[in-house]
Formats: sequence, structure tokens, C-alpha cells
Amino acid sequence: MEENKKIIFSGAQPSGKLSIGNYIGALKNWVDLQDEYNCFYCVVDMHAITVKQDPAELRRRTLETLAIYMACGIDPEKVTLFVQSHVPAHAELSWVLGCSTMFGELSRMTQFKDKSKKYSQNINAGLFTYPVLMAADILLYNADLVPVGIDQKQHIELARNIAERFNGQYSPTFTVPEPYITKAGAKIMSLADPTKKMSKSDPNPNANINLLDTKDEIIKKFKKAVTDSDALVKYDVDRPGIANLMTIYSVFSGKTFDEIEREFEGKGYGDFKLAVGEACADSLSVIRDRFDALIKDKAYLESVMKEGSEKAARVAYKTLSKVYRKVGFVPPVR
Ligand code: ATP
Ligand code: LTN
Repeated sequence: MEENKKIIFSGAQPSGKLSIGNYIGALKNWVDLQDEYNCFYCVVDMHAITVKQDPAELRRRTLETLAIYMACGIDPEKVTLFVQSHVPAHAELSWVLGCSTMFGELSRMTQFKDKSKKYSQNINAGLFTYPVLMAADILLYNADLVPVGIDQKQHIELARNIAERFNGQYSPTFTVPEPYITKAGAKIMSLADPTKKMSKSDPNPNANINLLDTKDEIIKKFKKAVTDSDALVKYDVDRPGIANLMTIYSVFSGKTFDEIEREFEGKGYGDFKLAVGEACADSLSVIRDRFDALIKDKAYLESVMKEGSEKAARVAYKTLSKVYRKVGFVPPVR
């Protein structure tokens, strides 16, 4: 670990197949930042069990998520890449931080409110304290920056409040983290309902593009994407369907909104949707090929996980033992 570089932490849940929302909002930035920062990238399996998961599927998806990170360009030689449950310090710090977090603060989290509606049969305590575990993830590594989509901004603000409160209650311990959210692509919308966030756990397969979808699937889904009836390719926030497709096209083609508007002047939505599908499929085919090779090599994935969790644990336990000392726990006699 280079001492003079700033620190980044981020993670995604292995709660489904990663979507282009996850890629554009988070993963793409993780890749772009890995040379300049000391990065910790994590598969947050402990967060995933806040909603019901099939154990065998969770196991499979955790490995797949790790392979997808690498297929997108995350280099395990440059960053610390690991699985959350392999570093028990996350759960341990979460308990302590929970005692510096107010019930009222957690009650205001919009993700909790949304997920309690969506999973009304399973409003468990973990779903409620989810943001405390997320604060522990970030604060264990004293991260300066946290690259995420805009939906996570409120959780990072809470992590900042927890850090400041703990630092004030005891003495300066944690770095107060900043969110890193890019303007373009901070919130990719569902293809089936462009007023809703694209979410990997959406039960409607036409709502999102998975990073491992085939070219055919991708083109078909874009063809069905919900837009308005204007048939005019022009960026306008009040036309969320077309604005969303333009954002996606811009990310995958590298073209600006002006260039896109000129390219489709006088053409209809049919041509435009096909172009978006092709640009997206071309970019994702590289990721898919790399993924196919990586997922076959279980020994390699296991060696990455092992090395990553050892590296992460060294940093994490340094922070945790400082925290235990500050709150007044008697050190164990060894
Ligand atoms: P779930 O559907 O299980 O809640 P999710 O698709 O919302 O999952 P997460 O694992 O919670 O994904 O998020 C991983 C990262 O991807 C986070 O940084 C999150 O902000 C970002 N992200 C998720 N969905 C989008 C989206 N539609 N647009 C931009 N960023 C997104
Ligand atoms: N809560 C995030 C996933 C997540 C995360 C983190 C992101 C868990 N721990 C730490 C950034 C930093 C989500 O639902 N998208």
C-alpha cells in the first residue's frame, strides 16, 4: 500500500446479476480511479442477506460478482479486492458504531423505507441497521472517497455523521469520507419504467441490462425500452425515457449529447434504440469474454479472495483495535 495515496472504498451486493446501472454509476469509476488511489473494493455479501437469499445462489453470485469486477477492468494487483464476510472486523466495528447511531437517523433512510415497502414480509433488523454496516465498511479503511451512484448519497452522509460523532465523543479516530458521484450516470433508470432506478433485483427482466446479457438480449431489451411518443432524439429531463437512453449511449459510444442529437436528426426512435443497443452490446462483449475465462478458473478467484482479505484484514484490525481501546474495552490477555 502506497502511503501517500488517498484511500477509496466501495462495494456492491451479490444480490443479483450486475446491471449497466451498477457499471455506469459505480464500477466504471472504480476502474478509472484504481491507479490514482489506494482502493479497497468489496463484494458485500453481508449486506445482501438483509433481503432473503438462496444460500447456494448467494455463494455462486459472490464469486461471479468478484469475477465481474475483474472482467470490468479492476486489477487485483493494484487494488485490495475481497469479500466482506471474510473480514470479521466489518461486523465487529458495525456493533460499536451502532451504539453511536440514533434510531431516528436510521428511520429517515429512504432506502430502508423503499425496501420495507418492497419486502414488507421481511422488515428485519439488518435491513434497518444496514447503513451502520456500510459506515463500518468505509470507516475501517479510513476512506477519503466513496464512489457510488446517487442512491447511496444519504448513506454516506450518515457515515460522515457517525464518524464525526465518534471522533467528537472519544478523540479523532476516523477520516470523514466524501461521496464520489459523477454527474453523467449517477442514476440510470429502468428501461421498463424510466421514473424508477434500474435495479439488479428488479423481477422484470426487461427493466435492466445485465452485464452478461447476450447481444440479442441487449438489442431486444432496448427495442422494448419505454419512451414517450415524440420520436425526437433530444435531451430533456422532462422526457426521462429518452434522456436515460441518451445517457447510456453517451457512456458506451463516447459521444456528447450534441453529437447524438445531430446523428439522429430526422431519424426515429427505431434507429436510435438500435444504435444504443449495438454500442452497449459491443462494450459488454469484452466484459463477457473476460468473465467467461475468469469464472472457469476457480483456483485463481480463490487466490485473489485470499490475498485480498488478508491485505484488508491487516488494515481493518489496526482500526478496530484502536476503536476498542478508545471505547474502553479491556484488551484480551494473549
Ligand atoms: P439491489 O437491486 O439489490 O438493491 P442495486 O442494483 O441497487 O441492488 P447495489 O449493489 O445496491 O445495486 O449497488 C452497487 C453500486 O451501484 C452502488 O454504488 C449504487 O449506488 C450503484 N447503482 C445501483 N443502481 C444504480 C443505477 N441505476 N444507476 C447508477 N448507479 C447505480
Ligand atoms: N449500500 C451499497 C453497497 C455498499 C457500499 C458499501 C457502497 C455496502 N457497503 C460501502 C459503498 C461503500 C448499495 O446498496 N449500493
